[in-house]
Amino acid sequence: KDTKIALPVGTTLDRFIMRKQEDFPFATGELSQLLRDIALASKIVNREINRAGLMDIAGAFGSQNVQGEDQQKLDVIANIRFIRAFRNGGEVCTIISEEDEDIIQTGNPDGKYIVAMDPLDGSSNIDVNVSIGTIFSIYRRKTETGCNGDLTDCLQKGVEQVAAGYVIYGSSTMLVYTTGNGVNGFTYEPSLGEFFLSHPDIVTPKTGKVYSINEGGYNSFPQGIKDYVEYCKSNDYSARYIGSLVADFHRNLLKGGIYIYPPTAKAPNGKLRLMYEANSLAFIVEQAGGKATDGKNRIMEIEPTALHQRCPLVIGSSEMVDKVQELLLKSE
Ligand code: AHM
Ligand code: MG
Repeated sequence: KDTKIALPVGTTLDRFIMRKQEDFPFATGELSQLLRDIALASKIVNREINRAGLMDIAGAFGSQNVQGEDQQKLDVIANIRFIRAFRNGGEVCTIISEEDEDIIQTGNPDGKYIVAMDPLDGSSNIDVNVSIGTIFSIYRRKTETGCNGDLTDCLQKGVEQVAAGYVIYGSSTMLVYTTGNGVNGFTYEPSLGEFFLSHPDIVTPKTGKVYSINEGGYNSFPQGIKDYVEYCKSNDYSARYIGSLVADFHRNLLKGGIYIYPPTAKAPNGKLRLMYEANSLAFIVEQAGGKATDGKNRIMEIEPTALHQRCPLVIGSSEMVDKVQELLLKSE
């Protein structure tokens, strides 16, 4: 059971995690530690992202590194930072990442947890100063501790997540996560180096007037999706598409709306990844009262068969997701 005491806005993330932990007297605190590791890595990545704009002109004011090394791309840096945090933290035995073809072993065979992550989603937006994000899912391992995690540990259904969240590096940086007892959002105060509870118990509106889809692919959308886009237009909805999933999702979560990445000619199974993007946002949206499907099936019940498998994604306010499903069904 979750804590009965509502923690006030302004509570630090550390204290929040600690108080939640007190509600599980028999739990060992490993998940709490893991969440702290994620928060730490995200602060480091946040710092790198904030500097990113300066990198290109670094030479011009003489701060290029002496070895003249090429600056690594930020998504690679984020991947390294998060993996390092999990290695040092010790709670995670195995990681799967959108950035890596194969399973990553942390060297902590006694770790009880598996992490699936997209360390920096929307990274093509960095150059133009648009919000980007980190997305993560946490699972309990299936195999016994004492050895490396394997594919059965990594290919778990979304319903088996024990926690999920994202960090949005935006006009301010926020960490939003769930452990299955609602969704809470924390805003980063850079001068203090702390996340503070700013959005307790997020509930997403049942419906909204914003639809987010890359309409450039319209010609090859399934008929039901075309019908939904027309429905949005005839009802004077607003189109909002940043092209950065975490940013589009975050706005819709708070304000109400729907994000759709349908199958297209270019991407017959959609573009987004089940393990790194869809499952984690699905867990969050459901915990906030919304829905996530692939147009037909609940995302979190899809049986994963490959680490990098893609799936169409229809996610957001429940009544809007229902409407898409209804139109898809009708057009079959
Ligand atoms: P990435 O994981 O390679 O960064 O791609 C995912 C991104 C999402 O953030 C965004 O919603 C989507 O790709 C945009 O794709 P498109 O340009 O096809 O609309
Ligand atoms: Mg991605």
